[in-house]
Amino acid sequence: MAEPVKVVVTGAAGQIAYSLIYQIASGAVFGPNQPVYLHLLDIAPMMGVLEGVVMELADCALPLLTGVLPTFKPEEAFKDVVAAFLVGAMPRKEGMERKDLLAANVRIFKEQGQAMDKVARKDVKVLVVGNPANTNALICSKYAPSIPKENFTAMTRLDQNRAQSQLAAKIGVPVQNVKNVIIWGNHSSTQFPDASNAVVTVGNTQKAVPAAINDDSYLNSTFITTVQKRGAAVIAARKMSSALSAAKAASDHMRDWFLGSGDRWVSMGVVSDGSYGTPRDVVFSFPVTTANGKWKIVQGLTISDFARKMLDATGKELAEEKQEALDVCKD
Ligand code: NAX
Repeated sequence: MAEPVKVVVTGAAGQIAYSLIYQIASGAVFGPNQPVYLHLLDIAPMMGVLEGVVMELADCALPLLTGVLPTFKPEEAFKDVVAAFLVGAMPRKEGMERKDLLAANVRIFKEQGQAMDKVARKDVKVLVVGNPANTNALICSKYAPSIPKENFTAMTRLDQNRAQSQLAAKIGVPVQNVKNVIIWGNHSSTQFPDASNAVVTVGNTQKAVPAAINDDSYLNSTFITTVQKRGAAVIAARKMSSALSAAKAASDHMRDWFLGSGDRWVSMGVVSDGSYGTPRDVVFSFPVTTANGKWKIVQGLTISDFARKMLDATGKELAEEKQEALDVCKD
């Protein structure tokens, strides 16, 4: 058995964490031979609830779980961790403007960036799930200057999984037969789910998804809006936001980052280098491949006029969010 690795989950008393913690502790993220020591961070008023989660973890009798540290202190939570799942954020309350939500959350991620800068390993891999995820990841990175920018990412994997599942159902194949669908930009309603480079295995042959579906108006409208609005559809049905699927996506993101994506592209919000004419230094979701713990943006794809407009719109939103967030952090 390998030495245990320390992994932190924030928002640990919340609903996404309730599924995610089990997946991490059962070996779904770091592999079946990697023991983990879980650090669980939430705010002080949630410590009682968190104690219940800790009891349940013990009751799972998981062989890979070597220990659990529940805490409300960021500097304890981030100490020596190799991976950080930043799920905790303030939920939108009735009457709250988008701007107020951004301000409240950006402050949380500034504080957590500062704590990581002090106590986390310099090679920690950070996944931000809490919204606005892309901009929170950017702020976290800005306040943790001793950790490379490449180590801060935002989650668009749930959108990717939703898109992949929609395409597989439309074509009538198992979900794993579809690959290389891309989510570009922000994890918000401006995101661009793009199937133009996706491929599907039907029987023994591989085909381009646009050819297999043969309906551009579906791919340029219904497909995109279904993925963009899927979160709202789940809330309408469940009366609560996506949690099981969000936790699964967070596991997928971190597993692929640590263990490699193989021959599949995966979508991750990463600090933009300006690839595909996107604004630099915002956390933009790109198609990437991962190997040896590092991601690389897939290059050389053709961007249609339609795609250009979609990329520009989501890029503009991210640039605006960044400015708002930087203004908040000055206070
Ligand atoms: P919950 O409200 O169930 O849980 C959030 C938890 O975070 C609470 O226990 C709360 O006490 C804790 N928290 C608040 N401030 C904290 C702080 N400063 N430090 C540590 N913990 C803190 O929300 P849940 O449904 O788990 O969702 C969590 C976040 O994920 C939300 O921001 C949500 O919008 C976001 N999502 C992001 C998705 C993505 O694809 N990127 C999809 C799913 C989800 O909507």
